[in-house]
Amino acid sequence: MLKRNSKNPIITRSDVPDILPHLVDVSSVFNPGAIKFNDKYLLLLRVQNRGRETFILKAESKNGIDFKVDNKIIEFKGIENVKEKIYHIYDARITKIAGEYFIMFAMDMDSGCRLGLAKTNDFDNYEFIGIVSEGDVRNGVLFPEKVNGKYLRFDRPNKVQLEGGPSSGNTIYLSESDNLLNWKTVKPVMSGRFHYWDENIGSGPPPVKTKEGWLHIYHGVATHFASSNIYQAGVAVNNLNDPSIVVSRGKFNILEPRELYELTGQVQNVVFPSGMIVEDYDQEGFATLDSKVLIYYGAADTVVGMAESTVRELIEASKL
Ligand code: BMA
Repeated sequence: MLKRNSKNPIITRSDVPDILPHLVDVSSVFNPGAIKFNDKYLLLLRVQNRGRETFILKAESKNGIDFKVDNKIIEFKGIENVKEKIYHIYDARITKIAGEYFIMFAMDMDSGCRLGLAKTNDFDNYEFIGIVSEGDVRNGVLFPEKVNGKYLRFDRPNKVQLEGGPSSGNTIYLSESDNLLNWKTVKPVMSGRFHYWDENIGSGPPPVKTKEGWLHIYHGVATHFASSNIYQAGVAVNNLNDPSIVVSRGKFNILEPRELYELTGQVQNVVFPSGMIVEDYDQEGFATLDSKVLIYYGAADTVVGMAESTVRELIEASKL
């Protein structure tokens, strides 16, 4: 279904420069947000050092495959004003809304995981907008435009405790906002399918507008195996005017750990889609059916992979 790039893994720890004092011979680089900016492919990477601290770094590429990682750690201006200690910022998702770029990420704090929001116009300067969730939540993805006058996002409250692991969740919700800062939960959108590939779920990259609905790539976790959870990618399409309605949802995953770099690493058996670049949009802003789609994913929480498809193939997979 998805075709892995032959150069996979396209980014590994050896591509991350040393940036003293924080980054020296880093451990891992994974779960990137992705966007096209000034005709370049741009990723915001999650980099972990050997102290298991997490940093966000930018990487750029002319062809979407060969990336150069910046030698600067991204600073979100204003985040220092958050009173509570922030342990990690990770899993950035990038959405362009009305000419500005918004980055939503997870923030691990003593009170649990929160969603943070930042904004940039140039991917050099980043302004922290605020903490935009209550309770324990991850996998927040902003829609690229308002729907019926509201900003929208999918998010995933962490209500399930994985045995010996972090808290997870099995329901994706739709939330709405007037100002991107204060959010209200609208309703549940879809839940995990107990016993199958996607028991726990969370959004992957931000949804993409197509004539058939919002194309929504998500990750699913199969938790019923003895030794390990398996993280896979899947696809659904949601109604354009009311994205809380699932129009179609694939029965099969579209990407699962098979290659060695996906099967083994810091966390085994993980493909975690977090960035998606659609090459072609029509004049009304819909992704064209024949457009190439590049999906960027973390593999085994250790490296970055890329796999290709088309809008048409992904929509078809949602109907299987
Ligand atoms: C999830 C998140 C992801 C991670 C995945 C696999 O709960 O923490 O960032 O990639 O687990 O470990």
